[in-house]
Amino acid sequence: MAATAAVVLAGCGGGGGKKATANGASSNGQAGASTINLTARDFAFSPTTITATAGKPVTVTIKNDGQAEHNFSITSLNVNKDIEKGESQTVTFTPTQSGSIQFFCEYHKNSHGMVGTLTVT
Ligand SMILES: [Cu+2]
Repeated sequence: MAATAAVVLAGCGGGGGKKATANGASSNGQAGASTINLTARDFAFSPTTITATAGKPVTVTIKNDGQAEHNFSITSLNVNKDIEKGESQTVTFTPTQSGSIQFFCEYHKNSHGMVGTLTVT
């Protein structure tokens, strides 16, 4: 059991390829910040799981490919952004601690289960 836990921890915080962003060498041109592209449709996000690093700002661009107005919210990080159909919106936030945080569309969370998971490492 202890060995399994150690492997999991190493996998999470061991500095995999995604850490390249921290060096300012990221291909998206935003040194120090990571960028995530998200698509909102009727009625789901794609992808449904996104990742970020605690203490580092992350910029999420959400494109609404659906016919309805959607929304991107993370309650604990005070994120709440509406996205009109056919449009894109960008939000930047900094997760403060590691863990799994739910993001959701406030209009379709309850009716359609339009939610996703932000995994902070
Ligand atoms: Cu929605």
